[in-house]
Amino acid sequence: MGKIAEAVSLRGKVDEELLEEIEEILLKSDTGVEMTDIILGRLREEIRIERITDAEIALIFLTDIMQDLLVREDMDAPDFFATPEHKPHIVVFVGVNGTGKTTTIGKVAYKFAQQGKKVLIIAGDTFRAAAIEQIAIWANRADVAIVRAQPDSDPSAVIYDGISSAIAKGYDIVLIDTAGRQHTKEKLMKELGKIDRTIKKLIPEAPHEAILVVDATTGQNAISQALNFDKSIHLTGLALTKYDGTAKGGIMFNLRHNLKLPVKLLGVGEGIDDLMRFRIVDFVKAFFYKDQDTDEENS
Ligand SMILES: Nc1nc2c(ncn2[C@@H]2O[C@H](COP(=O)(O)OP(=O)(O)OP(=O)(O)O)[C@@H](O)[C@H]2O)c(=O)[nH]1
Ligand SMILES: [Mg+2]
Repeated sequence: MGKIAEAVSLRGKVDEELLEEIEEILLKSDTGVEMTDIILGRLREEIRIERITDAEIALIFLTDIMQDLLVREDMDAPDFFATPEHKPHIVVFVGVNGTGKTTTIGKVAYKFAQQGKKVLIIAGDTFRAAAIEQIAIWANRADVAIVRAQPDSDPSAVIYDGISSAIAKGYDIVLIDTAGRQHTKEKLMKELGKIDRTIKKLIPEAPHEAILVVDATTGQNAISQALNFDKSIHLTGLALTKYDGTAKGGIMFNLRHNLKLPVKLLGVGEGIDDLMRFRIVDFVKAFFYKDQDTDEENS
């Protein structure tokens, strides 16, 4: 499949068909109806005011409009890796099954450790022995400490122990892994609420970050994921994973606009270093110039 940019440029001139094609592209990429309307409205206005007749020029304006929208909406997103003012800084990772929570924690731990921070991982996914092993391997790779419990023990208990120990031993950063859970399963969502309350018992203003980990191939379902998770634990941002594939992650425009959730982390592979900071300008460029996904209905 070609790139969006190529498809648009190929049309040559600006006409109603081109605008319809752009609209379709945005909707298919999960940008969302509201966001698509805003973008197209602005594009029509620019085309009129600037008297744009060339499709390629229209694309440049379109890229600009989207960058501008995101830049403004992203204004107050603090840098995820900035040195926190408090200690320990508690970050919890949540999300549906298999999105990349554990892997992202490994990468984040490594990055903080490289900055010279004292990092503690809490293995809060106690459902499977394999999950505890997996996060322990990441802790080892990143060369950071880990607190773990027996499989099947209460995640809140290990989290309580972990944070207590982080306070006692002067850790800077605490990264909490949680089990993957479907946002529609009430019991599991309640458990997440309990985890949140447990953290607050020790540090009332924590967690300082609650990151929803979303697979970049996720479509509209990401909206209901975010809404439901946010009910149990107040979300502060997103990690968009598997962005190294063909997925363009158009859902981000939607999530940012409707839920005010900024992307704080971008996963670009399975390795410890495959983590990028989210940069609006690059993201929008890639949106148009990245090869298109052949499988559009991933969720
Ligand atoms: N290509 C690619 N693969 C990734 C990325 N992040 C995670 N993965 C892979 O996705 C799979 C699932 O990753 P995990 O970190 O185990 O996901 P999880 O959310 O912890 O899964 P559960 O705990 O089972 O819910 C693994 O095979 C990872 O290597 C990424 O950014 N790019
Ligand atoms: Mg996991």
